[in-house]
Amino acid sequence: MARYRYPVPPSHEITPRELYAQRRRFMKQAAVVLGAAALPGLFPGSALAWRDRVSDVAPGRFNTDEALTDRETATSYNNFFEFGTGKEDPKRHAQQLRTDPWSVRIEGEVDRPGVYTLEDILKPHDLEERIYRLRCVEAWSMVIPWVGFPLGDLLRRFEPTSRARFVEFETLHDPEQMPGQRRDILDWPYREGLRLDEAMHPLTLLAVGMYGEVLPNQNGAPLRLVVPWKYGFKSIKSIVAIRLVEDQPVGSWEASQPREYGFYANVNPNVRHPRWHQATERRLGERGRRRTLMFNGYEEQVAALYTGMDLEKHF
Ligand SMILES: Nc1nc2c(c(=O)[nH]1)N[C@H]1C(S)=C(S)[C@@H](COP(=O)(O)O)O[C@H]1N2
Ligand SMILES: [Mo]
Repeated sequence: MARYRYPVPPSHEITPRELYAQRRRFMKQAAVVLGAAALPGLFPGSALAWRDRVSDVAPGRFNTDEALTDRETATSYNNFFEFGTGKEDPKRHAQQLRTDPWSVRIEGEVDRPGVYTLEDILKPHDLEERIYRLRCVEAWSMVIPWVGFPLGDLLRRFEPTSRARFVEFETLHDPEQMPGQRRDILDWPYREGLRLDEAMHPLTLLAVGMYGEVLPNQNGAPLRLVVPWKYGFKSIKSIVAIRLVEDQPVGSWEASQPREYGFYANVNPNVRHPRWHQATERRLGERGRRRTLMFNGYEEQVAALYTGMDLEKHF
């Protein structure tokens, strides 16, 4: 596939290679405690419609106290190739996407597969606010107050079988509503995957809102993934399928440019993108640059997932 390649970030997004020292940091062996959620039935829970619960949620765990990216910026500068490759395209073109009614297929290696309405999916879950950094492979980053719940809580409810080792996600495929899909930019529908333990990690969030409101379409309404220690392309938007599988799935970006986008896509300042370095980043709304942190600053939480792996090989 020829397909789209991100243009090289403009020079203000990049500092010369000589200006940063290659650093190898020993990863802390952080003990990660997976929260055990015992959810009795499939659909008991709040009587309030989920959209009415988004504006009143408790602060969650792992929140950064860094300044938030302003909402206007976070909703006007987006990557959502289904609506075009320009940063302003999603805001302009995503408004036509119908997000209600919405349903999600839970399939593959689970004991309770099915097509579930978004209402049923959300009913048992308490929503919380998670203030996370997210860093794009294009070397910009932002800080967003998401509203959502841990993906692991949802997966446990549908009971993965012993064969499930990975989770694959799919975005809606509907070229009538998504004009970008009329062109062969990526291998549609947009797909992404996680290892099961990454998917179950308490940092991994399914988001339905941001800034105390329901997600704007351009940010992935009505349901998107947020995996804050990985490059932004793993955080797939407008999800219609969650599939538990035995074999490592191939995401749309990996399928189009395997040399540039790996399965893991962990934020790693020491592993160059083939066409630019990943050592620094520009926080949207700021002038200078920041040093990019290992695992986007979530090293303490997630390093243990990768013990013994060569992260230059498994980039
Ligand atoms: N379906 C879909 N999901 C997607 C994308 C996309 O093009 N299509 N872009 C990804 C990329 S590259 C990034 S950086 C983030 C951007 O999220 P934001 O627009 O909310 O900032 O969404 C990710 N999720
Ligand atoms: Mo990205």
